[in-house]
Amino acid sequence: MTQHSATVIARANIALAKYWGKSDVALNLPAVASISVTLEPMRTETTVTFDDALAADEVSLNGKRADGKPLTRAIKVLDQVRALAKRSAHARVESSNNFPTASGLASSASGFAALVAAAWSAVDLPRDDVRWSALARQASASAARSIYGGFVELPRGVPGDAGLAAHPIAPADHWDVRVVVAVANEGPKDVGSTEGMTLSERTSPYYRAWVDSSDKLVEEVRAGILARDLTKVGEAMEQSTLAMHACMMASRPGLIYLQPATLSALATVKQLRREGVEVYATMDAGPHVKALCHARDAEKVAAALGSTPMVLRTLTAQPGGALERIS
Ligand code: 2P0
Repeated sequence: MTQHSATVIARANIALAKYWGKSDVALNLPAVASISVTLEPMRTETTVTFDDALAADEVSLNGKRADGKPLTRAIKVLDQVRALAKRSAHARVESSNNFPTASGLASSASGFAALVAAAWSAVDLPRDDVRWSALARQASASAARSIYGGFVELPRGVPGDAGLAAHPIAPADHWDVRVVVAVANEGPKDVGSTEGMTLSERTSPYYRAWVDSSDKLVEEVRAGILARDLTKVGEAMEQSTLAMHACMMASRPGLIYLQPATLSALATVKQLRREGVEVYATMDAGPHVKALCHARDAEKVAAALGSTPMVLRTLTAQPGGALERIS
């Protein structure tokens, strides 16, 4: 019996300039560029073991056997790695998050980044961040960004560009900011991102406007990060999330991810700004509010969001490092 195994750690990320929409569904290419910050300590640890004795691929997520869509997506990644390495053995994948899956931080980003790197390393292919990022992007576009640490950009995809990958724009220690997550509701979301994006493209009269407005926002967020200018990043970040949600809401049927707790947390963010605390908000395809602030203000922001009506609890993260192989 032959076994080949590797274990890696990847971190979650949160988009400051959002991705919503695909320019090529088959290759999973984004219709807009996005910029994220990789988050410490929100980690996924994944071990992939290729084992000749296995009759099929087995995937466990946080100790529970995966099936359906997550299993199909994982097998697609494993198939691509097997084809590259000219191997045929099936794999056992064991993946766990050190942050609650329902915490409002997408686990698919760190999950697919870790899966690609662990599978690749287990078949003894040499580290290749660009190819890892492109492969992870095909599974889940936000995962392309979790290969790298710090502040990361995933460009818009030109249809047919199978190699599109993310790239870092500044390391984690470039800027001492914090992301305070206000957890609004722990239930699963109604409509997944892939399905939601397709619906918006087909039916939202604001889809074109969203795509057309994104370039300027991405440029502002990038320039703001490089200049460590929280006002510039924060204002563009808020417009990016609200433009994305406007596009989502105008779909048919409407995609309303925001909930009463979301609006309540947004009011707290505005109130903090009126009191002189520089803090800005962003929301993804869910109700949670993620607040970006200077490190020195994080405790005050967490206390205010934690005592906001309907907010269940808060988590605080800081810019984190790139994907690491640990065994
Ligand atoms: C983002 N989201 O930029 C945006 C903001 C959600 C809203 O990337 O279809 O799970 O698998 O490529 O990466 C979530 O979408 O979507 C996402 P697919 P993914 O973070």
